[in-house]
Amino acid sequence: MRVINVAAAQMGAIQPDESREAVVERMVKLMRDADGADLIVYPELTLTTFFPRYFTDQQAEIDKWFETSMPNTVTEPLFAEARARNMAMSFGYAELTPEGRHFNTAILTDKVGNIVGKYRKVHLPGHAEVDDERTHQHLEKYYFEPGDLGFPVFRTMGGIFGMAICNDRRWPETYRVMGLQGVEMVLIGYNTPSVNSQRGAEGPKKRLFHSSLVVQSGAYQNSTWVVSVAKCGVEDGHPLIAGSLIANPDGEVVAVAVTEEDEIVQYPCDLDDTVFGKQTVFDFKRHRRTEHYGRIVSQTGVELPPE
Ligand code: CDV
Repeated sequence: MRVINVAAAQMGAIQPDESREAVVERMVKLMRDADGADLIVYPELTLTTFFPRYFTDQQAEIDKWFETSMPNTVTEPLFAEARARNMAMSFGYAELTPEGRHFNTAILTDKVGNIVGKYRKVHLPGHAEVDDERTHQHLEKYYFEPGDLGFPVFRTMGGIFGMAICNDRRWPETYRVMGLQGVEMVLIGYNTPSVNSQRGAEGPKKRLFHSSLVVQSGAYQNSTWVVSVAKCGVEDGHPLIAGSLIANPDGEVVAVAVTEEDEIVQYPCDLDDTVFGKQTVFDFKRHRRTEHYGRIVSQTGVELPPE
């Protein structure tokens, strides 16, 4: 048995004027609630409201949402609490590099607060320019550049861990690239608006269904644990779905959030439960047929067959 007691730390709404210090206090409280956890996982862009819903062309206004170092003065208390509790953690934040590059990033620490993994969001959803046809803006393509680190996995705590961020969870390639590196637990944070900005009929019920569907499929098809963690509730009038969950390597939901607020969803995940699937139905080496998968990496859009 290789049991990792995991806490999915769902976070309720963060308003635009809420300070990073106040958010970190909430994160520390969740850490205290996650008694006995080996690993705590927070959502995408944990430290601020979901700012890609706002447009500004003022660089200083843009950069105020970003962190130029990690840990930093504001997050140090979080790292200290994690160290004191011997708890590994993962959380998302907006990263501004010394070269002036902007990424939607997540990190993973070990149990003594060292950053052992970094991931930068690859599949940026939304649009790069204000689109008045939409009921709300989703300007991730304006604020961030696509991640440049691929989908790495990291050995820590006796297992193999990977990360993905929000929209990444909808893409099977995300999980498969990590699956091909033997991933045993995928950590995902998200901010998903409760209503599709281009199709009002797609409301929270369907959004929650899709969210579970994709992480459960990713877990099953790669025989891995998946921890999927929401920032939710109503931010500045904009509702975000909750539904944080932990899926086992059979694709079953073993723990799920029941509120739209700060909440711990906890489960003892045995990494050895990934072995059976990886050695049987999803033994990639025996069963994959790469000679037929060329299109997956050689084209992006659809190429229709000749009429
Ligand atoms: N933050 C996100 O990546 N949100 C997307 C929305 C725009 C659909 C998501 O996939 O949940």
